[in-house]
Amino acid sequence: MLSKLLRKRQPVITSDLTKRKELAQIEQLPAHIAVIMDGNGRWAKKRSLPRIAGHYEGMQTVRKITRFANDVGIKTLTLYAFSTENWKRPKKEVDYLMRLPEEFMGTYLPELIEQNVQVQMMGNIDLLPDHTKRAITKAVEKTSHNDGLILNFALNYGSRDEIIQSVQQIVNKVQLGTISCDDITEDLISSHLMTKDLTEPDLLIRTSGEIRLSNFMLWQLAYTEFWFTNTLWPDFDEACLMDAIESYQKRNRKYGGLREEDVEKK
Ligand code: V07
Repeated sequence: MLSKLLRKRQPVITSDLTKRKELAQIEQLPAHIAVIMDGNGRWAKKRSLPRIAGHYEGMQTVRKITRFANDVGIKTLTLYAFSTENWKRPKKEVDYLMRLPEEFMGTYLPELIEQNVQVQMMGNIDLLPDHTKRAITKAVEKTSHNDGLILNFALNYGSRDEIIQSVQQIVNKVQLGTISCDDITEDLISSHLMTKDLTEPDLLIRTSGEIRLSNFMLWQLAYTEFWFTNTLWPDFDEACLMDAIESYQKRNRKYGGLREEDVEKK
């Protein structure tokens, strides 16, 4: 009896999601979605599991959301996987986290290639363990010819570090005389950030109920719509992503395709 009920329910959920996806595709989609994937530790704690079990489950969500975002037609998905502050966590946890890129790529690289996903990475890669570096470099290289969704991992990333690095590069150029002080514009600064080849995020999602940016893409998020949810990252699913996209589109609709800043200028 129960299995009959479950069998009936499944297609209803799927067709609802398909319908929502198709409706969203009629309107302008957020081209670039950035996500702070929070709540993995809390998810594990709720189940009396070690924190690393939450990270592992979070990795499964990365796979699920990447596939769905690509399917919807999102162009860029940036995921905050490891911050410069995360080194302060217990060594055992850090060691485990540093194994996840290998684990992820060992399992899903063929799938990403088949889905035409291009893997990119931002952050200070030099400070990562060699085995982590190798896994990421391999994934970036093997997917560099793909032209579908850009899956951009922020790993050992910190926005202030990124800004410092860009200021240093710019000052260097001024000292060398390649550029003058007057050449320093918003575009010039943007072109020295780790996101120089990407568009700015249209939508930022943070899971797990925290309402702050935690040193994530401070410059790039200047005009971005924010979506905060109490859902923990391992529980985040396709329907949650659709909720965020629909909310984004509703807000965009309000301004008749114009951004709020443009409306205010009129
Ligand atoms: C990590 C799983 C997702 C929740 C957030 C913390 C834990 C995927 C990757 C990854 C990174 C680079 C790459 C391929 C996969 C990853 C870390 C943590 C450090 F090329 N998930 N995930 N990396 N978590």
